[in-house]
Amino acid sequence: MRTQVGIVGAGPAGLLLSHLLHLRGIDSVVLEARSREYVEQRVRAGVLEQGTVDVLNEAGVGARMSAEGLPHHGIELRYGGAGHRIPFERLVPGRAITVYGQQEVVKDLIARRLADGGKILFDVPDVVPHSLEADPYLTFQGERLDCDVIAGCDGFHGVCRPSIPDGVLSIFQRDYPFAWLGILAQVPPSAEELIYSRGDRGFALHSMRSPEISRFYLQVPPDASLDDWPDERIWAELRARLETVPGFALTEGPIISRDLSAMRSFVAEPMRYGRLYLAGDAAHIVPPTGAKGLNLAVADVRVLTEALAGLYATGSTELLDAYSATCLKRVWRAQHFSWWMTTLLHTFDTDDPYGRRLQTSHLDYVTSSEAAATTLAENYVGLPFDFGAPRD
Ligand code: RFL
Ligand code: PHB
Repeated sequence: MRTQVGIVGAGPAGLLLSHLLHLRGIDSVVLEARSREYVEQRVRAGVLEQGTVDVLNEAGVGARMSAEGLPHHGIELRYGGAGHRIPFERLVPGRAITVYGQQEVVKDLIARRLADGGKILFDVPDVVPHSLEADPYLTFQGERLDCDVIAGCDGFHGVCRPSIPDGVLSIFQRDYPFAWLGILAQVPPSAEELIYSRGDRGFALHSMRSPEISRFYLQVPPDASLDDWPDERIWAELRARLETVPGFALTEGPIISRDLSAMRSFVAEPMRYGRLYLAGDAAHIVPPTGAKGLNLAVADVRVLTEALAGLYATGSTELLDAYSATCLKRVWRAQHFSWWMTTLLHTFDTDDPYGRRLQTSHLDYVTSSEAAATTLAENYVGLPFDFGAPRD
């Protein structure tokens, strides 16, 4: 088999890349380790930046997102017995976020690729990248796929990044001493907007997927097991961490799914080796507190599409050569924002009373200063795609 771009991974990065390339007349094949059902059901992100929404709409895959996604114009920071709204409509006029589940984006992209005759091979767990310096190819299940370039869109635990020879990549990493327990509940949201709640029992997040389905997260110890968290304990802890302002009551209902995620910041530089280009979680991870991971994946493949379109139109590798540096500017901004939101809102075992006071003071600043609130708002709704590019 031969294609122009061999894509490993059918997450948001790989699927969107395949679709954007198709719109530019560039051929690709997507190889995915898991089944179609599995990737379509995997519950993960829920917050789409304005720029992500724009990319999906412009690429013609935003119809269901426009119909079913929930536009949000603010979030609440809750601490010290009070809620404080960060109003996007005032601080960053014209920019908002859309709450729409990542697996819905994945379903929309798969449906569109297949309708357009795109090739996605599911249940291919044994992909191996070869010959990355020149004439790259992928092997799997006794087959060989030759390609001009390989796009490593196979997430944090994929095969592409580890196939880069030792010593090439610089790794920047921070692990956090807690995890997130996430649930989906068959119950209407208890508030209209997301609530990021900080308290002495730990962080909690109120989010949603639709007017009928709520999504919640709890900060838990890093070694927590789902067995330790029967439904009653989850609801009791959510109540204790969220019912901290007068008049707020959590609506409870059946829990329909639960998951645990480690919290990590990670960047591998450069996002390229020879003819292999890494995109999305394969190259970088952020803790979910800033809701940035999926949005960064979209930004990467947008840059990669332009660079590959440049290659095929003119033969020039200029944009491809700049791919890693272009992406990393924005990646590092999101790294900082995600680390900052995480340290602002969680409890740490190493906290001393001085540290807690500093955290409260910083929250007071963010919720009372127009300048500080604008910093949060503009990062949360997403910085421009050309963030960090040289200005005239
Ligand atoms: P994915 O989604 O992990 O997709 C990678 C795909 O590659 C496949 N794969 C392989 N295929 C072939 N061969 C192999 N050897 C392979 N190894 C792996 C996998 O099966 C998979 O299908 O990476 P991608 O496309 O880069 O997308 C990244 C996002 O999934 C991720 O950044 C976000 O989910 C992060 N994230 C959030 N991002 C946001 O923008 N907003 C949010 O609100 C948000 N909330 C979250 C999150 C991540 C979370 N978890 C579970 C860590 C909330 C949580 C709890
Ligand atoms: C979600 O709804 O899954 C979600 C929302 C905001 C975050 C992380 C996850 O910061």
